[in-house]
Amino acid sequence: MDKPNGKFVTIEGSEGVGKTTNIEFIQSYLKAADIPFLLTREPGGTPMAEELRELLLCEREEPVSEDCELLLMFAARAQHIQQVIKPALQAGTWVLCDRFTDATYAYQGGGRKLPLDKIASLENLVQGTLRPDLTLLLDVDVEVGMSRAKGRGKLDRFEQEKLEFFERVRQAYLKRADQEQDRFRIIDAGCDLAEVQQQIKIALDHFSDHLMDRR
Ligand code: T5A
Repeated sequence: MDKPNGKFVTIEGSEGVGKTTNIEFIQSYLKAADIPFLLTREPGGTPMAEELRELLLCEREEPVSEDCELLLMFAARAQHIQQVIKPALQAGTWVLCDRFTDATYAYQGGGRKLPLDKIASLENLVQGTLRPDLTLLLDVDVEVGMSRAKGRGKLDRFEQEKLEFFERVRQAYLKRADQEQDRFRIIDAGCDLAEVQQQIKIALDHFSDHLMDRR
């Protein structure tokens, strides 16, 4: 029998929700369950896509056109999918990705107000049928998230946006979660870390049970 494909798990949320902090917990969970996985991130995940990340995040005087930002996000994603994500999934390795296309819908769609059908066209072009199997959406009050992000020091080009921008990002994420309830799990990231991780554990247990039931 062919080896089953790996599962594609993404972690999303607005600024300072605690993705990096909680990814460590998710990695320990997968290790304990003996699941082979690869940790990666967007924008980035390959040397060339990381260069595009630098271009996207660095502060610059020249205003960045919304379309340029959108196309660079998908350019980085195309490279990442071809070089890293697809080969790993085909080899039976799970892919744990810090942000993916839901971030484009939230930041470029919600935040920058780009038409969602434009994003959907690029999503279909670049990804074909590839979609995450599970998305953990860490959700927290925007002001709480921003004050956590500011505590880390220098802010990148996105982190310098106004609160209203991040409020639109948050609402766009919540709307997507509502539209795709089978794929998304919303995690209340406003509580203390132990409670956040308990919610993540329940979501991962539920996902694993669901996979077992389908065997
Ligand atoms: N982007 C990305 C787009 O616009 N479109 C796209 O398509 C994609 C893919 C880079 C940027 O790119 C944009 C969105 C982003 O602005 P990123 O590097 O993932 O993406 O950006 P960040 O959101 O800045 O991610 P970070 O990894 O920097 O932040 P985290 O991981 O959410 O936050 P983290 O874990 O560093 O935590 C922040 C602080 O809060 C504390 C932590 O200890 C840390 O100090 N903390 C808590 N404190 C109290 N209680 C808790 N429960 C806590 N959880 C964490």
